[in-house]
Amino acid sequence: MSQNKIAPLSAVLFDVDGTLADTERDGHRPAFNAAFQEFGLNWYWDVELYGKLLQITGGKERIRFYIEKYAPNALNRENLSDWIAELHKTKTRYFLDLLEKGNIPLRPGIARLINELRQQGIKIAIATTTTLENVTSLLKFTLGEESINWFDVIGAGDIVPQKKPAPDIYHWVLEQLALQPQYCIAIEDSENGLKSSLSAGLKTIITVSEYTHSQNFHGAALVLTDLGEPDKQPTILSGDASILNNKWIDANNLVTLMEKTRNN
Ligand code: XBP
Ligand code: MG
Repeated sequence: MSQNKIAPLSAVLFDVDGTLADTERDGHRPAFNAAFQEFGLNWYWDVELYGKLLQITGGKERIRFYIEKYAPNALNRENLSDWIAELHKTKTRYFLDLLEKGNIPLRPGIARLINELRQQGIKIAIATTTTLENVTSLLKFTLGEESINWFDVIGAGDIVPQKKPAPDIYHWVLEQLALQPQYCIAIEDSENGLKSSLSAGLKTIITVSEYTHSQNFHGAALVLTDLGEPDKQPTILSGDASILNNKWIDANNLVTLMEKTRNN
C-alpha cells in the first residue's frame, strides 16, 4: 500500500455501530435484554428507551448510566464495576450469536467502498467504541474472515480511557497509522462520533442511521442517508454535493473532497 504522505487521501477511518452496519436496535439492544434476563433482572430496554440511552457510548458505561437513572437499587451491589463487566460480557456473547446468524448486514455502499479504497492503495482503519470481538466478528460474518487483515488499524473499546465523544480513539488510530488527520477522512453516523472525529481534526462524512437522523451534524463535510450504490443513490441531507462526481460516495469522491478542501 502507498506510504506517500503527500497523496490527498491516505486513510479512511470507519466507525462501526450505525456506520458499517445498523447494529443498535436489532443487535446490541436485544443482546442487552437477553443478558438482563439471564441475570434475573426485570430490566427491559425498548426501542424508545434505547434511543435515549444511546447518548452514552459504550455498553458498560450505558448500563451504569441506566442504573443511576432508572434502577438505583443496583448501586448498592458489592463490586458494582465487576458485576457490570460480567453482565456486559454476557451481552457480548448474545451479540456475537446474532452476528454469527448473519442477522446484521453491512449498510449500503460499505463493502463496495472498502474494495475501492483497497484497490487505490488507500489505507482503511476502524475507530469505534464497541468491543473488539464485535468488530472482528462483524467483519468475519459479512466480508469474510480475511477481511480483518484488510484494516491497517482496528481501534476499539477500552483501548483508550475516554470513549466517544472524546477524540481519544481517533488520536490512537492516527498514531498507529502514523498519519496526520489532514490526510484522512472519518465516516460516522452519530453526533457523539462526529464530535470525536472533529476534535481529532478529521474531515467527516455522516451517513445517518435510524437513531441519529435528527442529531446535530454541524461541522460535517457531508451528511447523507447512506453511502449509496450506483443503482440506489443516497439522499444528500447537507454539505457540498459538488464533490460528488457520481451521485453516490466512491473512493474518487473522497479524494476530490480532500483536494477541494485543501485548495480552499
Ligand atoms: C457505539 C456504542 C457501542 C455499542 C455497544 O458508539 O456506543 O457502545 O452501542 O457496544 P459509536 P459495547 O458507534 O459512536 O462507536 O457494548 O461492545 O460497548
Ligand atoms: Mg456509530
